[in-house]
Amino acid sequence: MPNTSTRPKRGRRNRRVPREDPARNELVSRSLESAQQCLFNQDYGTAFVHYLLVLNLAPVLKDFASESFRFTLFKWADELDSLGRIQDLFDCYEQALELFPTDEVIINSMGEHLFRMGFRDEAAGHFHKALKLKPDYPEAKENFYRVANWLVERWHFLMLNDRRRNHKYQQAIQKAVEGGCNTVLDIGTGTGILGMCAKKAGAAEVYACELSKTMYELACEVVTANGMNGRIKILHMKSLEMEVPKDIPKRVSLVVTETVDAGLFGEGIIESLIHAWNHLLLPPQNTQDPSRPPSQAGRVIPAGATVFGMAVQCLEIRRHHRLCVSEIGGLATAAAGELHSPVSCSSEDDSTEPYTTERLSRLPGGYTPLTEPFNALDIDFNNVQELEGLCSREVSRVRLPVTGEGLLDALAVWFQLHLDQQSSLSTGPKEDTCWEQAIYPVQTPHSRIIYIRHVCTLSVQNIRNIFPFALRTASTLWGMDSVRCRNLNAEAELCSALACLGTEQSSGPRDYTMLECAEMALLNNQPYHDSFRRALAKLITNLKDARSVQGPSQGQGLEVMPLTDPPSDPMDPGPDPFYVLDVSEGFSVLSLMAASQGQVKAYSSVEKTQHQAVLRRLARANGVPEEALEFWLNQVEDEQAVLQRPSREKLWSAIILDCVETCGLVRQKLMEKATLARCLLEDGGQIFPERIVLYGMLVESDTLLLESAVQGQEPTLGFNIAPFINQFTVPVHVFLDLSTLQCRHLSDSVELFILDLMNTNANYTNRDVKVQASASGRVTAVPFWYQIHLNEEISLSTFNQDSHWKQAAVVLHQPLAVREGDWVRLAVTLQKTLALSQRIIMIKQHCLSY
Ligand code: 44T
Repeated sequence: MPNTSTRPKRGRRNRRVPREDPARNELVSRSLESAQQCLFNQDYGTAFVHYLLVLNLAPVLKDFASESFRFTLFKWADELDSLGRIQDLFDCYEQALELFPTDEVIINSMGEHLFRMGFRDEAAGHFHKALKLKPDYPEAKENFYRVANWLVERWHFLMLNDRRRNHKYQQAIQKAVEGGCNTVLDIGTGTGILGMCAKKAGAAEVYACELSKTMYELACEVVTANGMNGRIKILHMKSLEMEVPKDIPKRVSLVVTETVDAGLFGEGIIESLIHAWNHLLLPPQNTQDPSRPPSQAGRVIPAGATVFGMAVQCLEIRRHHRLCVSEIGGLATAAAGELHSPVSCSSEDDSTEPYTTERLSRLPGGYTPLTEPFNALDIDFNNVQELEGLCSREVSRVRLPVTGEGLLDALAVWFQLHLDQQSSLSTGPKEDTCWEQAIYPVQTPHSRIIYIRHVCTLSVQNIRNIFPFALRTASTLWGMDSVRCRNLNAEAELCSALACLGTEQSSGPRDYTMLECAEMALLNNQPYHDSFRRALAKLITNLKDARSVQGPSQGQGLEVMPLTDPPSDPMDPGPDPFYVLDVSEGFSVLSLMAASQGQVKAYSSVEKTQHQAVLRRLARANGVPEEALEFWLNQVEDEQAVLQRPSREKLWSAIILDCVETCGLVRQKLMEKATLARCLLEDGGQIFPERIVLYGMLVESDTLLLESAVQGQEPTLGFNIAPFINQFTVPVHVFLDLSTLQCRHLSDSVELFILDLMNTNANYTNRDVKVQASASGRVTAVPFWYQIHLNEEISLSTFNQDSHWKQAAVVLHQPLAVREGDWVRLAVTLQKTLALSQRIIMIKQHCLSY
């Protein structure tokens, strides 16, 4: 058995000047030779072991062998990864890091493996460390930016920048502490701000807990930087796991918390408070005997909440959650069956969320209220019986008159948080706040959209009155169980539609296909599909003309059945088809649209069997022969091979590439894919799109700043927090709605970059663009979007109301003051990154002299 006591000795021996030892030298050189030979033979596992031996015996060779060693490690790690030998993989990295503890490339690479395996916190730690070792290491930087969003969500910045909210919490805490609550627990402390308020107000003992490791570490840093180290005890745990006296010595007199999401319940506040009342808090003040001093009674800030709801019509919500079109790109959609987004308040499916969130005031196209806001629920956080009752109580119904006429698209929900008797915060759509509202979309098939008239009464119930908080991601779920309506026809229609909304009682398991919200919006995007249809038709016409000039085909290649107009002679295979490949990500009907053109054999990369079934149903209903559409991934095992069919003789007539992600960034490895695709095209064949052009403009937007970093030099409530949380600032913001972003345009839109997919050699990776300021102001961001050119005449914009795409923006580190007429130079770089990270367009700004 290895003896641990030998370790220090080994260390001492290493520090001595190595003795000349011929046997050892022999072993080193033989092992080095073997390592190189194994590397050459691609036997990476053995090569790795040899290198380990060599470098442990002869550290002087580290410089010489570091490159080959890294290469071997990465290759071997990839092999272990694909074999699922995760423990071995990390053991290898640990051994490598013992040899090269400050090697940022190894550290970053280990981070990537950790990230892929879902260990985000650990991954982030590695990217952070790699960056500290080499601040300009682009791969580590991009990796870090990517995880920063996961680790420290953007709303932390919004909340810390919300002075009114900070101030109200501080006041309420100060009053409670001064009133005698002197032992405090901050549940979900985040940066530690509420706990520090309690300490500053004079609380004798302050405890805080935080379940996220990153936030916990951040809170520790912040508390130390504010001189409160040792005066606030921070625990890295979920409050539900806390016990007295194991974690805190005795019950506390005050719990402060802001563990509420846009739907109020999503962070589990009800469960946390029930647990806190039962295990961590002193008993509440007895109203019959108010004599107990506040230090001996328990209370909670916030003291309670009022939940509001409102039925709304909103096209933007509708097109993301249900199919709204009866025809797309020439295909009738009725046969698609029922399509649902993954947001459903009635589904028990784990892959669904009960609600999504939106800032109603910033929805493109706005919304129409169909009812007045109604008070849906009042909760007293200081009454544990009431909290427990919430989880098991009877269905409560709210009847409310419908005040507007329109289609019922969603129920919007928000709340008022009563910090104490005097002070409250509202997250409503009319408030000037950073809060979003919870959106419960109505999921009905498009043929049965609910039409509300003035005479209707909508009755809303708290469905799944069961333990909603414990059951799922947790939230109170809203559903509409029935609609009273004096118009009988409408009533029948409404009731059947509401049955689909699905209180489980009324509908059995339903047969539907789930599409992501962006996939649904894409399917509803008629201009997108029409553009593709026209571009494909033009290409096919051109190719047909070219073939007719060349004369009849040689009949080479794959045997394919004729697709349209079967020739009278059964032995004649008919004209060769045109091969079209659609490698769009996710669900796409483009392959089917191509197949419906006739004389086309289309290949789709749609993966999910349910999605393939939808395409097959649509094909059948639209008269597309079965053999005209194939599913690529059903036939190819190797992902690399995706672009390489049909066989050698048959080259593709068209390859459809998905260029831009919904979030507004260019897709990873796009140009590599385009290079490969170009090699596989027949003469006259085309990649769709053939070109994309990046546009951007200078804007002044405080909103973007507030979402990206804690602003200003002033400490937050007197505490030094900004420098710590701002380490998690990322320069590129995604999923923006530029049409509703509050901003001032400081320039016209300008062309920033061109990606030519048909001629990848022609592309550059850096470009300087001069932009003239059309107004004076502070440039805080450069939003960008794309014009996607399918061919010379037809193009699509990713900045368009019908589109499923959002926009992105580079937020400047330091705002740049400009005067009208100034020129600003933007250095635009297309960054190449490792597989894990996004390809982002980075724009750096420099003011030109004028
Ligand atoms: N975001 C609102 C939700 N936690 C705030 O780990 C508003 C979203 C929002 N820790 C736009 C705008 C806004 N025990 O760090 C988190 C979380 C932690 C706990 C220990 C527990 N039982 C919990 C529960 C949660 O608490 C912190 C705050 S949760 C607040 C969520 C500006 N989009």
